[in-house]
Amino acid sequence: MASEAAGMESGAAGMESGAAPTEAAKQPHRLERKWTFWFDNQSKPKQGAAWGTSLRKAYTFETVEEFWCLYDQIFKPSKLPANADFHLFKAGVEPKWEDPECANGGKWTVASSRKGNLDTMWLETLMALIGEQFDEADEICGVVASVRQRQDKLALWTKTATNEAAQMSIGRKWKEVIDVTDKITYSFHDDSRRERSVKVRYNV
Ligand code: MGP
Repeated sequence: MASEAAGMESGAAGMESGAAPTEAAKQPHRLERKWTFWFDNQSKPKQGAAWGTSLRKAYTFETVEEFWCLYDQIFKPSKLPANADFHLFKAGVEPKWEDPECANGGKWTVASSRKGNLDTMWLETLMALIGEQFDEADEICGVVASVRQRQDKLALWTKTATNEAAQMSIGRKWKEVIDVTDKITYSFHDDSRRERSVKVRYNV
């Protein structure tokens, strides 16, 4: 998949200049780190099944070209049924409170009022993540797009919930990335583990 996309790109570059593409132009563009797309379809839950039973690791990638193929072909939230999620997490980090990288973390959440808007905010977030646009990139675990009957939402999961300065910096940057001016809220996974109602710890 990666070589297919890279081939298309170098072909176009070759046509422009009228010359054969250089070796460098043929190389896929490697990202700073590997990322994994996940998928969770809870639209037909099995009775009594524990949370996470329908969560699936889908693809791990490390080049720009692979990312665009995966995004175009599969990972658009508008393709999801209700009660399903897409996740993009750093490779090696599972999108679960139980993962050691997430265990002491939390999430910034933004609701999406219009359908098309979720796709746009998701794509802008994905590009900012794989392009390492956040100053506190080490603090980030990944992002989740959730399609729900009530209201779709995006959640940016971070690592150290008690590090307020880091979370505020991430929250501010994320709002710029997704072009949101309304307040967004941060909750601790620890609180969510204890009670269902969302306890807002920070907002920005
Ligand atoms: P949620 O992430 O708070 O909201 O999870 P969601 O799925 O958007 O809820 P909805 O009501 O809008 O559909 C809801 C519930 O799923 C939690 O209260 C937990 O019971 C369970 N759950 C969610 N997550 C992310 C986890 C997790 O990481 N680990 C475990 N064990 N349970 C989870």
